[in-house]
Amino acid sequence: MNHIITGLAAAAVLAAGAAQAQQSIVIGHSLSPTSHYGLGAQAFIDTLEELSGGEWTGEQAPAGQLGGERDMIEGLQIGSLDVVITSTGPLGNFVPEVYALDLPFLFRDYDHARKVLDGEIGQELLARIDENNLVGLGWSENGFRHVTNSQRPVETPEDLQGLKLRTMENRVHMEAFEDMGAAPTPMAFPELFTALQQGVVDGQENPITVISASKFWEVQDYASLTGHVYSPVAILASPILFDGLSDEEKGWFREAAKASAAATRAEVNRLEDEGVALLRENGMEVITDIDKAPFAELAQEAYKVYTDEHGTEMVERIQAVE
Ligand code: EAX
Repeated sequence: MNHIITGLAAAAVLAAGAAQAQQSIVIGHSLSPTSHYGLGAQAFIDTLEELSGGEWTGEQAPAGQLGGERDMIEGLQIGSLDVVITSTGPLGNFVPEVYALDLPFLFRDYDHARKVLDGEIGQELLARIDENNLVGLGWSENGFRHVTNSQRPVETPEDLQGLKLRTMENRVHMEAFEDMGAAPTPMAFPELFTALQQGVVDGQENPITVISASKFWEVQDYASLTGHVYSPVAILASPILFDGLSDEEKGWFREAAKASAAATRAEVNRLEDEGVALLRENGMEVITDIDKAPFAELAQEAYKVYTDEHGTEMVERIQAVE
Protein backbone atom coordinates (compact mmCIF):
# COMPACT_ATOMS: atom_id res chain seq x y z
CA MET A 1 0.00 0.00 0.00
CA ASN A 2 2.73 2.40 1.04
CA HIS A 3 4.58 1.49 -2.06
CA ILE A 4 1.60 2.43 -4.28
CA ILE A 5 1.04 5.78 -2.55
CA THR A 6 4.69 6.64 -2.98
CA GLY A 7 4.47 5.79 -6.68
CA LEU A 8 1.41 7.96 -7.20
CA ALA A 9 2.97 10.84 -5.30
CA ALA A 10 6.07 10.63 -7.44
CA ALA A 11 3.96 10.62 -10.58
CA ALA A 12 2.07 13.69 -9.38
CA VAL A 13 5.32 15.53 -8.70
CA LEU A 14 6.61 14.62 -12.16
CA ALA A 15 3.39 15.76 -13.85
CA ALA A 16 3.41 19.07 -11.98
CA GLY A 17 7.04 19.56 -12.92
CA ALA A 18 6.30 18.90 -16.58
CA ALA A 19 3.40 21.35 -16.59
CA GLN A 20 5.55 24.11 -15.15
CA ALA A 21 8.69 23.49 -17.16
CA GLN A 22 9.27 26.24 -19.65
CA GLN A 23 9.21 25.09 -23.23
CA SER A 24 11.28 26.90 -25.79
CA ILE A 25 10.97 27.00 -29.57
CA VAL A 26 13.45 28.00 -32.27
CA ILE A 27 12.15 30.11 -35.17
CA GLY A 28 14.30 30.05 -38.30
CA HIS A 29 14.33 32.68 -41.04
CA SER A 30 16.62 34.12 -43.73
CA LEU A 31 17.05 37.73 -42.73
CA SER A 32 18.40 39.92 -39.93
CA PRO A 33 16.66 40.30 -36.54
CA THR A 34 15.77 43.90 -37.48
CA SER A 35 14.21 42.94 -40.84
CA HIS A 36 10.49 42.48 -41.50
CA TYR A 37 11.03 38.76 -40.79
CA GLY A 38 12.93 39.48 -37.59
CA LEU A 39 10.16 41.75 -36.32
CA GLY A 40 7.63 39.07 -37.27
CA ALA A 41 9.60 36.37 -35.46
CA GLN A 42 9.83 38.52 -32.33
CA ALA A 43 6.08 39.24 -32.42
CA PHE A 44 5.50 35.47 -32.65
CA ILE A 45 7.67 34.80 -29.61
CA ASP A 46 6.21 37.68 -27.57
CA THR A 47 2.62 36.63 -28.30
CA LEU A 48 3.28 32.98 -27.52
CA GLU A 49 4.93 33.95 -24.25
CA GLU A 50 2.09 36.25 -23.29
CA LEU A 51 -0.75 33.86 -24.15
CA SER A 52 0.92 30.96 -22.36
CA GLY A 53 1.67 33.02 -19.27
CA GLY A 54 5.39 32.47 -19.80
CA GLU A 55 5.13 28.71 -20.16
CA TRP A 56 6.32 28.95 -23.77
CA THR A 57 9.19 31.06 -24.96
CA GLY A 58 11.41 31.12 -28.00
CA GLU A 59 14.44 32.41 -29.82
CA GLN A 60 15.28 33.36 -33.37
CA ALA A 61 17.74 31.58 -35.63
CA PRO A 62 18.02 34.49 -38.10
CA ALA A 63 20.05 35.14 -41.25
CA GLY A 64 19.93 31.61 -42.60
CA GLN A 65 22.01 30.35 -39.65
CA LEU A 66 20.22 27.03 -39.99
CA GLY A 67 20.39 26.94 -43.78
CA GLY A 68 18.45 28.15 -46.79
CA GLU A 69 14.67 28.14 -46.87
CA ARG A 70 14.49 24.68 -48.42
CA ASP A 71 16.81 23.31 -45.71
CA MET A 72 14.74 24.94 -42.99
CA ILE A 73 11.50 23.44 -44.33
CA GLU A 74 13.18 20.04 -44.29
CA GLY A 75 14.26 20.81 -40.73
CA LEU A 76 10.60 21.13 -39.75
CA GLN A 77 9.83 17.74 -41.26
CA ILE A 78 12.55 16.01 -39.26
CA GLY A 79 11.94 18.10 -36.13
CA SER A 80 15.28 19.92 -35.97
CA LEU A 81 13.42 23.26 -36.13
CA ASP A 82 10.10 24.27 -34.56
CA VAL A 83 8.83 27.20 -36.61
CA VAL A 84 10.03 28.71 -39.89
CA ILE A 85 9.16 32.02 -41.50
CA THR A 86 9.83 31.45 -45.19
CA SER A 87 8.98 32.89 -48.58
CA THR A 88 6.99 30.48 -50.72
CA GLY A 89 10.10 30.28 -52.95
CA PRO A 90 10.97 26.63 -52.27
CA LEU A 91 7.59 25.63 -50.78
CA GLY A 92 6.11 24.47 -54.09
CA ASN A 93 8.72 21.71 -54.09
CA PHE A 94 6.93 20.31 -51.03
CA VAL A 95 3.34 21.44 -51.69
CA PRO A 96 2.83 21.92 -55.47
CA GLU A 97 -0.57 23.65 -55.08
CA VAL A 98 1.25 26.62 -53.47
CA TYR A 99 2.80 27.45 -56.87
CA ALA A 100 -0.52 29.18 -57.62
CA LEU A 101 0.65 32.03 -55.36
CA ASP A 102 3.99 32.39 -57.16
CA LEU A 103 2.57 33.15 -60.62
CA PRO A 104 3.93 36.38 -62.10
CA PHE A 105 1.69 39.44 -62.45
CA LEU A 106 -1.17 37.65 -60.69
CA PHE A 107 -1.82 39.91 -57.69
CA ARG A 108 -2.83 43.49 -58.53
CA ASP A 109 -1.56 45.07 -55.32
CA TYR A 110 -0.97 44.46 -51.59
CA ASP A 111 -4.67 44.67 -50.72
CA HIS A 112 -5.50 42.00 -53.27
CA ALA A 113 -2.76 39.65 -52.06
CA ARG A 114 -3.58 40.07 -48.37
CA LYS A 115 -7.28 39.52 -49.02
CA VAL A 116 -6.59 36.28 -50.88
CA LEU A 117 -4.21 34.97 -48.22
CA ASP A 118 -6.46 35.96 -45.31
CA GLY A 119 -9.55 34.48 -46.96
CA GLU A 120 -10.87 31.14 -48.12
CA ILE A 121 -8.06 30.50 -50.62
CA GLY A 122 -5.40 31.08 -47.99
CA GLN A 123 -7.14 28.62 -45.65
CA GLU A 124 -7.40 26.01 -48.40
CA LEU A 125 -3.71 26.27 -49.18
CA LEU A 126 -2.80 26.01 -45.49
CA ALA A 127 -4.78 22.74 -45.46
CA ARG A 128 -2.74 21.49 -48.46
CA ILE A 129 0.43 22.34 -46.52
CA ASP A 130 -0.87 20.28 -43.58
CA GLU A 131 -1.23 17.25 -45.89
CA ASN A 132 2.50 17.30 -46.65
CA ASN A 133 4.16 16.61 -43.31
CA LEU A 134 4.20 20.31 -42.38
CA VAL A 135 1.90 22.59 -40.41
CA GLY A 136 0.71 25.83 -42.03
CA LEU A 137 0.11 28.28 -39.18
CA GLY A 138 -0.64 31.31 -41.32
CA TRP A 139 0.37 33.63 -44.14
CA SER A 140 2.70 36.56 -43.75
CA GLU A 141 4.51 38.68 -46.32
CA ASN A 142 7.73 39.33 -48.13
CA GLY A 143 6.45 41.77 -50.76
CA PHE A 144 6.39 42.53 -54.47
CA ARG A 145 9.68 41.52 -56.05
CA HIS A 146 11.88 43.78 -58.17
CA VAL A 147 14.96 43.16 -60.31
CA THR A 148 18.37 44.47 -59.28
CA ASN A 149 21.64 44.02 -61.19
CA SER A 150 25.20 45.22 -61.60
CA GLN A 151 25.19 45.71 -65.39
CA ARG A 152 22.58 48.20 -66.63
CA PRO A 153 19.29 49.89 -65.88
CA VAL A 154 16.54 47.40 -66.75
CA GLU A 155 13.52 49.12 -68.28
CA THR A 156 12.25 46.65 -70.88
CA PRO A 157 12.46 42.86 -71.37
CA GLU A 158 15.23 43.53 -73.93
CA ASP A 159 17.38 44.84 -71.07
CA LEU A 160 17.04 41.45 -69.36
CA GLN A 161 18.46 39.56 -72.32
CA GLY A 162 21.27 37.29 -71.23
CA LEU A 163 21.40 38.74 -67.73
CA LYS A 164 22.55 36.06 -65.27
CA LEU A 165 19.84 36.38 -62.69
CA ARG A 166 19.60 34.47 -59.44
CA THR A 167 16.08 33.18 -58.80
CA MET A 168 14.69 31.21 -55.92
CA GLU A 169 14.49 27.44 -56.29
CA ASN A 170 11.04 27.82 -57.81
CA ARG A 171 10.00 26.34 -61.15
CA VAL A 172 7.41 29.05 -61.85
CA HIS A 173 9.91 31.86 -61.31
CA MET A 174 12.64 30.18 -63.35
CA GLU A 175 10.26 29.66 -66.27
CA ALA A 176 9.02 33.25 -66.06
CA PHE A 177 12.54 34.69 -66.23
CA GLU A 178 13.53 32.39 -69.05
CA ASP A 179 10.47 33.61 -70.97
CA MET A 180 11.33 37.24 -70.22
CA GLY A 181 14.81 36.68 -71.69
CA ALA A 182 17.09 36.38 -68.66
CA ALA A 183 19.35 33.45 -67.78
CA PRO A 184 17.87 32.28 -64.46
CA THR A 185 20.19 30.61 -61.94
CA PRO A 186 18.41 29.04 -58.96
CA MET A 187 20.33 29.44 -55.71
CA ALA A 188 19.64 29.30 -51.98
CA PHE A 189 19.47 32.73 -50.36
CA PRO A 190 22.47 32.38 -48.00
CA GLU A 191 24.76 32.02 -51.05
CA LEU A 192 23.37 35.05 -52.85
CA PHE A 193 25.34 37.99 -51.46
CA THR A 194 28.70 36.36 -52.21
CA ALA A 195 27.50 35.23 -55.65
CA LEU A 196 26.59 38.84 -56.47
CA GLN A 197 29.85 40.13 -55.03
CA GLN A 198 31.95 37.70 -57.03
CA GLY A 199 29.96 38.17 -60.23
CA VAL A 200 28.77 34.55 -60.36
CA VAL A 201 25.42 36.17 -61.16
CA ASP A 202 24.72 39.69 -62.46
CA GLY A 203 21.51 40.25 -60.62
CA GLN A 204 18.72 38.99 -58.44
CA GLU A 205 15.12 39.82 -57.65
CA ASN A 206 13.61 40.51 -54.26
CA PRO A 207 11.29 42.96 -52.53
CA ILE A 208 12.60 46.29 -51.23
CA THR A 209 12.40 44.76 -47.75
CA VAL A 210 15.00 42.11 -48.59
CA ILE A 211 17.16 44.39 -50.75
CA SER A 212 17.55 46.76 -47.82
CA ALA A 213 17.76 44.13 -45.03
CA SER A 214 20.57 42.43 -46.99
CA LYS A 215 22.30 45.65 -48.09
CA PHE A 216 22.36 44.51 -51.71
CA TRP A 217 23.30 48.08 -52.64
CA GLU A 218 26.85 47.11 -51.69
CA VAL A 219 26.97 44.77 -54.69
CA GLN A 220 24.20 45.99 -57.05
CA ASP A 221 24.01 49.34 -58.86
CA TYR A 222 20.57 49.21 -60.44
CA ALA A 223 17.10 48.48 -59.10
CA SER A 224 14.06 48.34 -61.39
CA LEU A 225 10.62 48.35 -59.82
CA THR A 226 9.28 45.55 -62.00
CA GLY A 227 6.97 44.22 -59.27
CA HIS A 228 6.86 41.08 -61.41
CA VAL A 229 5.62 38.78 -58.69
CA TYR A 230 4.19 38.99 -55.19
CA SER A 231 6.18 37.01 -52.65
CA PRO A 232 4.03 35.52 -49.88
CA VAL A 233 5.48 34.19 -46.66
CA ALA A 234 4.31 31.02 -44.98
CA ILE A 235 4.64 30.63 -41.22
CA LEU A 236 5.20 26.92 -40.79
CA ALA A 237 5.55 24.63 -37.77
CA SER A 238 7.04 21.19 -37.35
CA PRO A 239 4.38 18.48 -37.16
CA ILE A 240 6.66 16.70 -34.68
CA LEU A 241 6.20 19.60 -32.25
CA PHE A 242 2.68 20.66 -33.20
CA ASP A 243 0.98 17.26 -33.11
CA GLY A 244 2.03 16.90 -29.47
CA LEU A 245 0.38 20.15 -28.35
CA SER A 246 -2.97 20.52 -26.60
CA ASP A 247 -5.75 22.32 -28.48
CA GLU A 248 -5.20 25.35 -26.28
CA GLU A 249 -1.51 25.44 -27.12
CA LYS A 250 -2.26 25.03 -30.83
CA GLY A 251 -4.52 28.06 -30.54
CA TRP A 252 -1.67 30.08 -29.00
CA PHE A 253 0.60 29.17 -31.91
CA ARG A 254 -2.03 30.24 -34.45
CA GLU A 255 -2.57 33.55 -32.64
CA ALA A 256 1.20 34.06 -32.52
CA ALA A 257 1.31 33.57 -36.30
CA LYS A 258 -1.38 36.23 -36.75
CA ALA A 259 0.55 38.71 -34.61
CA SER A 260 3.70 37.84 -36.55
CA ALA A 261 2.04 38.54 -39.91
CA ALA A 262 0.65 41.85 -38.65
CA ALA A 263 4.09 43.01 -37.45
CA THR A 264 5.73 41.96 -40.71
CA ARG A 265 3.11 43.60 -42.91
CA ALA A 266 3.44 46.86 -40.96
CA GLU A 267 7.18 46.86 -41.71
CA VAL A 268 6.52 46.03 -45.39
CA ASN A 269 4.16 49.04 -45.53
CA ARG A 270 6.81 51.28 -44.00
CA LEU A 271 9.48 50.15 -46.46
CA GLU A 272 7.13 50.45 -49.43
CA ASP A 273 6.76 54.12 -48.47
CA GLU A 274 10.38 54.84 -47.62
CA GLY A 275 12.29 52.14 -49.46
CA VAL A 276 13.02 53.81 -52.77
CA ALA A 277 14.60 56.79 -51.01
CA LEU A 278 16.60 54.37 -48.88
CA LEU A 279 17.95 52.54 -51.95
CA ARG A 280 18.87 55.87 -53.57
CA GLU A 281 20.55 57.14 -50.41
CA ASN A 282 22.68 54.04 -50.55
CA GLY A 283 23.79 54.72 -54.09
CA MET A 284 21.44 52.66 -56.24
CA GLU A 285 19.98 53.96 -59.46
CA VAL A 286 16.27 53.17 -59.07
CA ILE A 287 14.04 52.95 -62.13
CA THR A 288 10.49 53.45 -60.90
CA ASP A 289 8.57 54.11 -64.10
CA ILE A 290 8.33 50.76 -65.83
CA ASP A 291 5.78 49.60 -68.40
CA LYS A 292 4.91 46.18 -67.00
CA ALA A 293 2.76 45.02 -69.93
CA PRO A 294 5.56 43.60 -72.13
CA PHE A 295 7.06 41.75 -69.13
CA ALA A 296 3.65 40.37 -68.18
CA GLU A 297 2.93 39.18 -71.70
CA LEU A 298 6.16 37.17 -71.89
CA ALA A 299 5.80 35.80 -68.35
CA GLN A 300 2.32 34.44 -69.11
CA GLU A 301 3.93 31.24 -70.41
CA ALA A 302 5.00 30.40 -66.86
CA TYR A 303 1.38 29.89 -65.82
CA LYS A 304 1.57 26.52 -67.59
CA VAL A 305 3.97 25.20 -64.94
CA TYR A 306 1.00 25.40 -62.58
CA THR A 307 -2.07 25.07 -64.82
CA ASP A 308 -0.85 21.99 -66.74
CA GLU A 309 -1.05 20.07 -63.48
CA HIS A 310 -3.79 21.83 -61.55
CA GLY A 311 -5.99 23.55 -64.15
CA THR A 312 -6.97 27.22 -64.27
CA GLU A 313 -9.65 27.27 -61.57
CA MET A 314 -7.47 28.52 -58.71
CA VAL A 315 -5.92 31.22 -60.91
CA GLU A 316 -9.38 32.46 -61.89
CA ARG A 317 -10.57 32.40 -58.28
CA ILE A 318 -7.56 34.47 -57.18
CA GLN A 319 -8.11 36.97 -59.99
CA ALA A 320 -11.78 37.27 -59.06
CA VAL A 321 -11.06 38.37 -55.46
CA GLU A 322 -11.87 42.07 -55.29
O1 EAX B 1 12.52 35.03 -47.87
O2 EAX B 1 15.30 33.65 -51.32
C1 EAX B 1 14.77 34.76 -51.44
O3 EAX B 1 15.06 35.52 -52.37
C2 EAX B 1 13.74 35.21 -50.43
O4 EAX B 1 12.99 36.27 -50.92
C3 EAX B 1 14.45 35.61 -49.15
O5 EAX B 1 15.14 34.50 -48.66
C4 EAX B 1 13.45 36.04 -48.09
